[in-house]
Amino acid sequence: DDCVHSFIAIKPDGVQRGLIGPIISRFENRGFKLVGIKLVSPSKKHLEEHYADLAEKSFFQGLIAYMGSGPVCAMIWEGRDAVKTGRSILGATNPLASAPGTIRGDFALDVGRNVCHGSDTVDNAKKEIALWFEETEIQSWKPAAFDWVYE
Ligand code: DAT
Ligand code: MG
Repeated sequence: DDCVHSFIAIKPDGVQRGLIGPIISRFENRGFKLVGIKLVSPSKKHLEEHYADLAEKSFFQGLIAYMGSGPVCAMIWEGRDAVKTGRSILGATNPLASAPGTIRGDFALDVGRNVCHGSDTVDNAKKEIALWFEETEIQSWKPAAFDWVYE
């Protein structure tokens, strides 16, 4: 099934800069459905688990400090190819390489302040959603416009 969930997060810089609304709008406007959302202050341990794959990188400690420096807006978006399309809405990891029209290409300059996170594979989306959300925090609903978005 290509209709999947992706874990999308607005990082502390995005929250501080008032970008929650604009970032949510991009996913809503595209036709994706919000099924989970909350503001969280993740612990160091939680962030180290989220970014476990990057533990050996030189920038790891800085990344964990940055991600723990303020509230994060954690979200689950559902829709066709949500993981792949979500990544294209975010843009490249390094904002300087992100096309205008993407979130990072429009709102960021530094790789260490790139305002948003998005799962990179369907498997990782499942892991990240399980790490950030309880089952009871995930909604199942049909938007009124569903049949105007999907053929
Ligand atoms: P992405 O967030 O696009 O999935 P990633 O998983 O490779 O990218 O890295 C996670 C985050 O770590 C990324 O959003 C910003 C930071 N990061 C990645 N590469 C970096 C680098 N070379 N220098 C500093 N921070 C980096
Ligand atoms: Mg990643």
